Amino acid sequence: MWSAKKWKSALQALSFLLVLFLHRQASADYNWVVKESTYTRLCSTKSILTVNGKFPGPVLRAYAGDIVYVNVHNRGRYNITIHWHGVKQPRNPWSDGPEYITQCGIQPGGSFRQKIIFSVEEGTLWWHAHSDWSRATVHGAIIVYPKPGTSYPFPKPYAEVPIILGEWWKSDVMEVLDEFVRTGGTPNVSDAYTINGQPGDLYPCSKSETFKLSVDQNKTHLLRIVNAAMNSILFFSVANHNLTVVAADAAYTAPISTPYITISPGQTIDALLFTDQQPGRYYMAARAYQGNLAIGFDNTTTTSIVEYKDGNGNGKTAPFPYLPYYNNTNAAFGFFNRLKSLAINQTDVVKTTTTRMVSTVSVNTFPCLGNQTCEGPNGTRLAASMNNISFVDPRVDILQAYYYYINGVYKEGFPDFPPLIFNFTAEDFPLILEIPERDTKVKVLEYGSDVEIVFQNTNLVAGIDHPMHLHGHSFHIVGTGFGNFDVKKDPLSFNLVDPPLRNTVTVPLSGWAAVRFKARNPGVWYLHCHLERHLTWGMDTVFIVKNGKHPNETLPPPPPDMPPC
Ligand SMILES: *[C@@H]1O[C@H](CO)[C@@H](O)[C@H](O)[C@H]1NC(C)=O
Ligand SMILES: *[C@@H]1O[C@H](CO)[C@@H](O)[C@H](O)[C@H]1NC(C)=O
Ligand SMILES: *[C@@H]1O[C@H](CO)[C@@H](O)[C@H](O)[C@H]1NC(C)=O
Ligand SMILES: *[C@@H]1O[C@H](CO)[C@@H](O)[C@H](O)[C@H]1NC(C)=O
Ligand SMILES: *[C@@H]1O[C@H](CO)[C@@H](O)[C@H](O)[C@H]1NC(C)=O
Ligand SMILES: *[C@@H]1O[C@H](CO)[C@@H](O)[C@H](O)[C@H]1NC(C)=O
Ligand SMILES: *[C@@H]1O[C@H](CO)[C@@H](O)[C@H](O)[C@H]1NC(C)=O
Ligand SMILES: *[C@@H]1O[C@H](CO)[C@@H](O)[C@H](O)[C@H]1NC(C)=O
Ligand SMILES: *[C@@H]1O[C@H](CO)[C@@H](O)[C@H](O)[C@H]1NC(C)=O
Ligand SMILES: *[C@@H]1O[C@H](CO)[C@@H](O)[C@H](O)[C@H]1NC(C)=O
Ligand SMILES: *[C@@H]1O[C@H](CO)[C@@H](O)[C@H](O)[C@H]1NC(C)=O
Ligand SMILES: *[C@@H]1O[C@H](CO)[C@@H](O)[C@H](O)[C@H]1NC(C)=O
Ligand SMILES: [Cu+2]
Repeated sequence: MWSAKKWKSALQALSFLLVLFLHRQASADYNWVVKESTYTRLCSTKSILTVNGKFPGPVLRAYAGDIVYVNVHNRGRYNITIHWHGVKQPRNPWSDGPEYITQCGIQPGGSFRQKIIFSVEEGTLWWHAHSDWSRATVHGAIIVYPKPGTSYPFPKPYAEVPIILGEWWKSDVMEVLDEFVRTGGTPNVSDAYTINGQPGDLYPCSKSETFKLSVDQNKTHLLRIVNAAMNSILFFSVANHNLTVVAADAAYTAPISTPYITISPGQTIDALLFTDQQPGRYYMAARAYQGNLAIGFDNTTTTSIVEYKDGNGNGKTAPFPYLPYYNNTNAAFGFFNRLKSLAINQTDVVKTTTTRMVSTVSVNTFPCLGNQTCEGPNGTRLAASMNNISFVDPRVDILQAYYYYINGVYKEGFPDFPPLIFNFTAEDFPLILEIPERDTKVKVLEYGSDVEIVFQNTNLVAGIDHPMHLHGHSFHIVGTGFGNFDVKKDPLSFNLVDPPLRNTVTVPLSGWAAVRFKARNPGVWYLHCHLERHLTWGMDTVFIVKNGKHPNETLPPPPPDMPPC
């Protein structure tokens, strides 16, 4: 007879093998087909672009440090690319995805086997299309588990669930895009927000399909929340339950308990929900945070339901959660500013910078050309810029041009500082300040640079918050504030002890945000506003990180099946 001890160790060995087996599974090749599928929402039916017919798309699961391959087959009508948002992809910009930045689109009928290299990320991330506005429906969650044999820095959750916040238009999003680009005005606002693809009870024809999260009482559920909306920062909360935030953008945070979260497009939040209330039904809800109410936005509210398994509340009306008012900037940034890294005094926080930049982020206007009529303010064409450069996409991707020394695709010399210093957060401006320059300028960084960028928001045309996202890196958010960044005073209050590590920072309306990172990932990396309309208008630029000294610090050659331009 085996002793209990022997049984225990045999079982442990067996579970270890099982973990190894599952681990191998996680490293498999996946086949994803991008295609049109028919979906009905808000009482009308339309065709949308999906991956494998699913909206939201499939969940990609991996362990920290895994390598995963996804064969992307384009069976749709448009060029498409897929980006693995927040995955650093060390030395692998080739599979990063942004169209005309690191690759040309996968053309209809084409395929591209993308290699996704996970490294230090742990928690929730997401993937999405990175060409035109396809990401409205082509997106899904990425879940990165701790390496086998290691565990979460919090009690293991009883259950986990992705909560994907999206945005839905009744019309074809490609038509919304074409129309606002053609007219120079603002895009039509969406008709609904969604939770896991469903608008919820407050919209017509939605109630019976509202997403329901079935929970057991007195258990910890891990909500893996993604803001996949196109143009809206969102507040999210659950009635009668606080959330305990434990990670943001796949980096652990010091746990904080909060009645609501603020989440910008591009960001992710891992939050624990303790089901310690009376059995019953409780609404979860999300709606816009919009710092400037003068700008049109979708003011509807999406809901889903937390439903306790033992007891449906005896027919009682489910309570509705608290959500801060749309323009409550203090509530929005009150949440952002509470987030701190779990690790204290890390060596990877940049203490001394080698490269310092300040970049304005602005909405702008161009005069209307020829005999067009433009629908921007005063008959202008709306635009956007960083340091007064409204970025123009090249026709050949920048990574290829960089790697093969193709001239004339992009220019170096994106300015390190605003070309003109003025009161960025004033109320009124001379009209000439509104008009930027069109160009394709990149910033070149030496390998190993310790970089600081301060994003300075401006009130040109119409001030609004901007979620700025950097590919290939996470950065520490060392400070944010209102007004004009003061080069002398503000750095004195930077947090270099436990700043949150994120891939998307929200730059406040009439304010600034400072981030720091170590440039140790050679290649071409996109930096852009994650509000889709601002990106379309040119609020983006590119970092080229040069090769280091050693072969392990050098950009390898492209895979053989890079989509052709
Ligand atoms: C945008 O909204 C306007 C006004 O409601 C409407 O006339 C137009 O058809 C809409 N465009 C699209 C592409 O939905
Ligand atoms: C959950 O905890 C409460 C309070 O301790 C208790 O009354 C209830 O029976 C528990 N429910 C379950 C399903 O264990
Ligand atoms: C949630 O947290 C707030 C403080 O942040 C506290 O006042 C409130 O009682 C908590 N609510 C619940 C349901 O635990
Ligand atoms: C949302 O905006 C519409 C106009 O666009 C307005 O009629 C409505 O009252 C607003 N709803 C809320 C809840 O603010
Ligand atoms: C938010 O909007 C309300 C209603 O328009 C207004 O009264 C209030 O002053 C605004 N708050 C802020 C912080 O702008
Ligand atoms: C972190 O650094 C600060 C300032 O240098 C110091 O006061 C603190 O004791 C350090 N904390 C830990 C946990 O090392
Ligand atoms: C103005 O529009 C007319 C008719 O659409 C066209 O024939 C003409 O070439 C346009 N002129 C300019 C300067 O674009
Ligand atoms: C910039 O403009 C704001 C808003 O009008 C004003 O409060 C602030 O004092 C101005 N700052 C400077 C340095 O002039
Ligand atoms: C932006 O560039 C344009 C064209 O060079 C120039 O006229 C304008 O003054 C600049 N604006 C700012 C704010 O730097
Ligand atoms: C529109 O024109 C008016 C009057 O010329 C001017 O005061 C205002 O600033 C202009 N607005 C924009 C956004 O250009
Ligand atoms: C690359 O290898 C060299 C030694 O061969 C080592 O010093 C360096 O730290 C390595 N770089 C990275 C990014 O791992
Ligand atoms: C699709 O991609 C190819 C190759 O880059 C390009 O020639 C073509 O213009 C693109 N089509 C559209 C509609 O952008
Ligand atoms: Cu923006």
